[in-house]
Amino acid sequence: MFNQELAQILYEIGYFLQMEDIPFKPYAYQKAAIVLDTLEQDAGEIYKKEGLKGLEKIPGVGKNIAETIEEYLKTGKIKYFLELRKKMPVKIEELTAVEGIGPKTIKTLYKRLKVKDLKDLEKAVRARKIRKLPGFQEKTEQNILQGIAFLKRSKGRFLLGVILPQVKQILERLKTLKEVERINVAGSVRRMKETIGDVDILVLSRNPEKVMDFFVSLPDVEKIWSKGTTRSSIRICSCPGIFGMGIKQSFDVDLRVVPKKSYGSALQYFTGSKEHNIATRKIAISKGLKLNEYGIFRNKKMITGETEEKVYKALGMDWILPELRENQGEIEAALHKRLPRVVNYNDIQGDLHCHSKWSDGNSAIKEMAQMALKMGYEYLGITDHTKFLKIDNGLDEKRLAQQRKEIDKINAKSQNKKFRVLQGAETNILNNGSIDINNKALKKLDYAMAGIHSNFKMPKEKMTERIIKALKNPYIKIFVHPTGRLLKKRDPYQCDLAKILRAAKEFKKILEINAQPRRLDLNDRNIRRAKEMGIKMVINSDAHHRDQLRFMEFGVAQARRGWAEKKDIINTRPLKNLLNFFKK
Ligand code: DGT
Ligand code: CA
Ligand code: CA
Repeated sequence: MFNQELAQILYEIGYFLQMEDIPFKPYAYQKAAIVLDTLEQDAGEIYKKEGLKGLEKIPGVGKNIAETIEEYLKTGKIKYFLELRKKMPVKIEELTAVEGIGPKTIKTLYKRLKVKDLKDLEKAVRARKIRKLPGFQEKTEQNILQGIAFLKRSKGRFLLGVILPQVKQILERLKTLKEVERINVAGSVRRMKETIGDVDILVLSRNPEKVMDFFVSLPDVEKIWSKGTTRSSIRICSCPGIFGMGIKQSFDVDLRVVPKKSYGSALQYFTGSKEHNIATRKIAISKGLKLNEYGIFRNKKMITGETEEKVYKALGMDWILPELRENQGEIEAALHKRLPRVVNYNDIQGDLHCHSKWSDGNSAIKEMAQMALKMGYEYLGITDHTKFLKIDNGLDEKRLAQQRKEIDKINAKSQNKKFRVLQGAETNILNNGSIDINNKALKKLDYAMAGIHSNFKMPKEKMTERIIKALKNPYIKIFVHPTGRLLKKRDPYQCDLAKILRAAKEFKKILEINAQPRRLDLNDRNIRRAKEMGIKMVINSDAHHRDQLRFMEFGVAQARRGWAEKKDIINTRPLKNLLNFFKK
């Protein structure tokens, strides 16, 4: 938690410096923020053990930022940050959550209209004051209004990628109690839904009081909504860091203690989804049974309830993976023993989308490769941005050739002959559907990917044409984050997805399941559509730092929710097979 708290502050310092037009420095702060946000070790612990020198060893943390962290550890505040904030008392996190609002806009809006937070912003738009500012138009106001509306719609839900690491921590803490005999997370977290309303935890214990005492005194508890012996409810302060991408968030956690004989049926009930539960209850009724969170009953007699397996079995069904429990046909499939054998978390053999310091990544290729090895991968595809994306330091043909040399060297020197770094590229699909890198250079890569990174607001037909033209390029193998949505921030761009899917099928292109917590694009539904059409997919982390390779888990979860099987996902293949596949 401490890391995320710090990350948030460093990130905001970066923003303030951007407002002041200071070169380079803002990016140093933001890079350090990204690193801290995903760092496994606690920066406070590092400091305790190794002092300032230890902090400086964190990638992206120089002397200056190390001292800033030290100050925060010692005094609980950062003077420099407070001064910046005094000069411009705006709620950065709140305002930047609105799509299209960046540091420059925030500065202008504050100086001219005294806009400090979301409420002020909305007021200014509604009073039509913004269009009168230099450089702003009526259209800007419409866009801002859309952004605010979008934010309101997704309010109260959190990204799985923000919640899950914290839930794991809470579970670990509770497991240390000897009074906890069994523990499971239930609800949407167990189903790995892309956004989460609240967290539901179930515990089996003969001493609920001890468990509840411990639960309500967990670190970061902000509020205790209720405390009882069977159920307690708390609010946990989450420091969303930069992946939170929303207004300062605190989320609720419910904990229920259930008796042993009902543990399975309670887990089944509280895992949901509600629609899945309604459907299972109907099955029970059709068999003359009653199903609820206490068990399965015939008349008043309890038949079973101890485990989920037994509950489903009593209904004549196979046990169903939590990720599938959305009443999307899984009930039928379980009744007829036809559940899909979905891709497993450990089926993944490599990652084909990540960035290095060559473009906007924060780790060197070598560091990325070391982490990939540690994760047990056979290959890692480095896919830096290409030249159209100037702000992200995109590579042109010449730099791609230079990068190839570095990658060849790393492979030649590698001790592990079974592991290979591949060179790809995340190219840009320009307005007319052409690619910003010439075919001669694309041909030299191990594979090329393409995506939409500009002009999101094209009319639907044009956008569809633009994408299909790019898919026709023989060197483009993978279409990345195909719909362009950003959770809690931006809807997919307008396009005819059915048509694009047909083109992907016809030209044998691979669609990406981007595992970034705020992307998860394709989403579960579209994964299912693609799978049913026989389109191959790849699950990629899109890591911009070596620690972000861990995002893979969220992508696999969505693939499972989309019923994707191992054969549908190309990065479950061993290296040789994959390279052959690319050659076709
Ligand atoms: P969330 O928290 O909005 O992300 O979604 P869930 O699925 O975690 O829903 P939540 O926390 O309201 O309730 C947890 C589970 O409890 C839910 O998945 C199914 C069950 N449940 C809750 N309310 C109802 C209900 O009215 N009917 C039925 N059958 N089950 C319910
Ligand atoms: Ca829930
Ligand atoms: Ca709940």
